[in-house]
Amino acid sequence: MAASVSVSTSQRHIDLELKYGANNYLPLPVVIERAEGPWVWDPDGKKYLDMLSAYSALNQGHRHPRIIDALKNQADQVTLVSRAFHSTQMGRLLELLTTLTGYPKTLLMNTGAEAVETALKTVRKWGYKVKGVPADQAEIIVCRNNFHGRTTTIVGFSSEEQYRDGFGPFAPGFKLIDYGDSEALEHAITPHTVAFLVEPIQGEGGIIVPSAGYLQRVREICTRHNVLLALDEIQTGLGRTGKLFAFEHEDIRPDVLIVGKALGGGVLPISGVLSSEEIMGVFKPGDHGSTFGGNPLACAVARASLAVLVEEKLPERAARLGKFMMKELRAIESKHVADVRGVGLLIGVEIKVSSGPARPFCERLRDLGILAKETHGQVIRFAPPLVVRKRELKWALEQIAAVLQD
Ligand code: IF1
Repeated sequence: MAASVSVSTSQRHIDLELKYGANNYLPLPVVIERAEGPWVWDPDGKKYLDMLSAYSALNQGHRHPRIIDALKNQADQVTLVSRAFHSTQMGRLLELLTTLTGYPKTLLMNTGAEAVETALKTVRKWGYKVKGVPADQAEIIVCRNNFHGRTTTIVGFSSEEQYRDGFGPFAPGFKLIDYGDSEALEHAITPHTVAFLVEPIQGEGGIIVPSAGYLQRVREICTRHNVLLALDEIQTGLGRTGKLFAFEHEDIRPDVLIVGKALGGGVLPISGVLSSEEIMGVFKPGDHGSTFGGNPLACAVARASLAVLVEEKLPERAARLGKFMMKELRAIESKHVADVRGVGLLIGVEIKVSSGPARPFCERLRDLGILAKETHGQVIRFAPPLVVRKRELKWALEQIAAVLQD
């Protein structure tokens, strides 16, 4: 076809997506054909450093050999049994999760939004069965600027108009308060409050790090009012912030812990809700479930993903490299930068409004071989796979400096 000769291979794939796909995204015009560790390649042979990591689902890097081995081996045995039967994989993953976290019980799902939905069902049922809240009166407190997923219930308590617009009517029973404001939590609690659902750091919200002691104060308030603390660590968990979980920075433990993304090692979707015997004990057979939840393929992959995190000390790497990257980013003298913030390898560079939105900066980074994505208009998010090497980060910082000093 003579007409397509001048069109790059990447452009042909982009055109196919535009023609046949729903228009619910606006990706950077980069096609990724192949990947390894922190690097990706497009069909035209250009190489990029991945500094988004599929929003932290790729903490272990692309195609980690050990995770791919687990995938292949399990694919040769059995991939799906449904929860009508048992498998040789699910119990072993559950046991490993308990060993690593100390939570005795886990309920496995697939996507992050499903795990959040599961947590909402868990805390409501606990409210009725254990706390004694009257039927259909349970209240859950959430924060403005939250991001917990895209289901109708979850976007129903989003404060972002676009996420809600045209998708109502929404489920009642949610109350919004300001993020980082523990007094607002205290005031919002009523005898019908069953839980406070919160992110340790707001990711989509623009890498918003609450002031030191916030989670400790929140923990104390929840305990005093017999309200469950449910932490969404889907993005912050599994090493990203320099600890296995972000709550460890404040030495607290949530009652309900939600994980996803990197649990599947960037290979398969798998998510889970972790909690105590008492709280998880509210479920009886038939109350909740999922066809693919806890499938043996995803469980085998998740076990390998967790083993890689622990054995390669990826949380420690994130802490060390995060400190280095933060220091170097802050040292860049740029008239465009309003703020550099983050924890571990979850870092946001906020661009001044007077310099325009962050997206053109991401486009220039892409030209220099760096993949990063803007969030909330003004913030460039840097979250490379935790396996990234220091010399790769040094190279990336040179490119970032060039773009920020332009
Ligand atoms: C998209 C953002 C990140 C999450 C937290 C639950 C979920 C997410 C804290 C739901 C998902 C996503 C979804 C993805 C983009 C990505 C994102 F920019 F939208 F906000 F990471 F920052 N809780 N985050 O961050 O998990 O159902 O997607 O598995 O394109 O919407 P999911």
